[in-house]
Amino acid sequence: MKDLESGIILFNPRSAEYNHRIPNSILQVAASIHDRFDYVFVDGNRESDPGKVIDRYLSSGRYRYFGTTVMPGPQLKQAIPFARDFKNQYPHLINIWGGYFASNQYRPVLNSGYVDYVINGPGDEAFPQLIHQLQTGGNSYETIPNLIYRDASHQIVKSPKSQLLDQDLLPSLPYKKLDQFYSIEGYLAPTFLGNKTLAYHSSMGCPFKCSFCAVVPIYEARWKGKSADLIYKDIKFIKENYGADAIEFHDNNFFVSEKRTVDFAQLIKSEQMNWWGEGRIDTIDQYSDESLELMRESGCKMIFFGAESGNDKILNQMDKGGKQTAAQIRLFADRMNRFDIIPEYSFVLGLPAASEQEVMQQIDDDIRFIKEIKEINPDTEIIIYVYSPVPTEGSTLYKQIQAAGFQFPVDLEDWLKPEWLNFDLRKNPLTPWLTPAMVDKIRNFETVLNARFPTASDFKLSRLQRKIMAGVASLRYRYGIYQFPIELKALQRYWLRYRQPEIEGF
Ligand code: B12
Ligand code: SF4
Repeated sequence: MKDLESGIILFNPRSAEYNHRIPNSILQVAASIHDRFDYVFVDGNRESDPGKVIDRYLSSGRYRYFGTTVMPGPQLKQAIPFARDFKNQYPHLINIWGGYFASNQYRPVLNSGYVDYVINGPGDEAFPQLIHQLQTGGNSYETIPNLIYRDASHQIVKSPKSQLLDQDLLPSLPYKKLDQFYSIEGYLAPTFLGNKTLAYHSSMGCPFKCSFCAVVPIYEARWKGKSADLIYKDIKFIKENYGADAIEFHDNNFFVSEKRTVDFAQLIKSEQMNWWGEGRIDTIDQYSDESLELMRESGCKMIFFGAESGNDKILNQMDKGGKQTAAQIRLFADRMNRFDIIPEYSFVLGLPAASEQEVMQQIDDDIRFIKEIKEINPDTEIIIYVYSPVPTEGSTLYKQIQAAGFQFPVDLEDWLKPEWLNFDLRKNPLTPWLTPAMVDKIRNFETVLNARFPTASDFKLSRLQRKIMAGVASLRYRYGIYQFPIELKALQRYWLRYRQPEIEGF
């Protein structure tokens, strides 16, 4: 029996300007309460004024719980003021946050005074159990896994983390209910993969412990994936009912199991759908040639890899499982040439070092390395991030950046300051070891590189536009003249409106 007074609003704050994806975070949370509690979806990406919609629900008196998913960056622009203002307006409201920002920055979130609970990692068990306790007046929160809350003496308490659940046993995703609020078709975006690309999330966590990664403190090197059969079944359902023709996997690490990947490739082959996912070089380098051939045949067009750096000392510092080396990154780019799968290499530049000269040297070395990779495999797509720390307590890298003077905001609303919003987009780091000259060098090189090799994921660029852009940038690229690339910036911004897939999605 559903209790209407226990109504729940599940809110996905606006995260992108266009090409909106299925909000998988709140969809999976919805699955955990479907048929048990009354709930509604509000997607900030699909509403021009989501605050008005939420207010309408709240003023009906039927909704007591306001669940928000929060990743760092632009989502905070709605998440913070909405949680604060609705709590002021409706004091009985219970604010529950989940997602990467909430889990990793739980202190400022709970210290705000207006967010009541944080779900720390998967919410599949924690969320229904929390709602049940709140509904029944229970107070044994410590028995709810993955919960962060304030106890009777106002101390912040973290309950124990649960094992990752068997993903095939989770309740199925309530696509049909979501479709009643926002058409699923409206979430199937045109990308370089297809005209109606589905965003699907097939696994939780990651088995590795890279020292800079936000997944590590939450999942602690654990990973569980849905079976190939279930992934295929879900995708086929969306294809048949809503017309999806391509897939983008949003998993942190889709390719952990070669067997699962191969099984999936075999199943999806006849559906003629292009697909894309994120993986590790050292993992996929162990795949057999047959597996890679089958993957390409089945539609795998591009794979995103965290290459991170061409410097073995830095790779070691990043703790990339201790296995990835510069030599392997080069060899693998070459190997991918043979299979016609585009490797999309992401690099993180600007890690701390003992001296300013050393930091600059590291940046110069990585720029050289990236150019070398483009020679080995010119199809390689390069994504450049400026290093922005995440609080991985206990990690050597985190200790090092704290010692270098880095501190996260203590007050939740400080995250709304432009420098911190930009920080989350890894564009403007407030990291004391990086001088403006270093950040400029990285950004200017990125501008020249993107112009010299316009991304294949920008399917709106014509052949001629690509040629002109590459031509204008070629001398700068060849001779390493990266300063003040104003002509390229003007072209990218005003003429071609260059896209940044790492921020906007494909
Ligand atoms: C899709 C996505 C995006 C899309 C969003 C599209 C959309 N529809 O809105 C786009 C491309 C815009 C994007 C952008 C960014 N993203 Co993003 N994104 C993701 C991605 C790949 C998938 C999120 C997802 O759907 N997960 C699937 C669900 C099922 O998992 P989940 O979110 O963890 O949800 C579970 C629990 O966390 C919990 N939970 C989550 N929310 C809630 C809410 C409630 C109420 C409850 C109870 C529980 C709960 O329960 C869920 C079920 O168990 C994640 C990585 C990942 N694999 O999760 C990165 C990720 C969240 N993004 C990240 C970042 C940093 C960004 C950016 C800020 C920067 C960047 N360059 O990537 C930008 C800017 C954000 C913005 N514009 O707002 C980081 C966060 C890292 C960190 N430091 O915390 C992640 C983890 C990627 C990474 N490994 O670096 N992103
Ligand atoms: S492999 Fe990727 S997702 Fe996994 S810990 Fe490293 S950076 Fe994070």
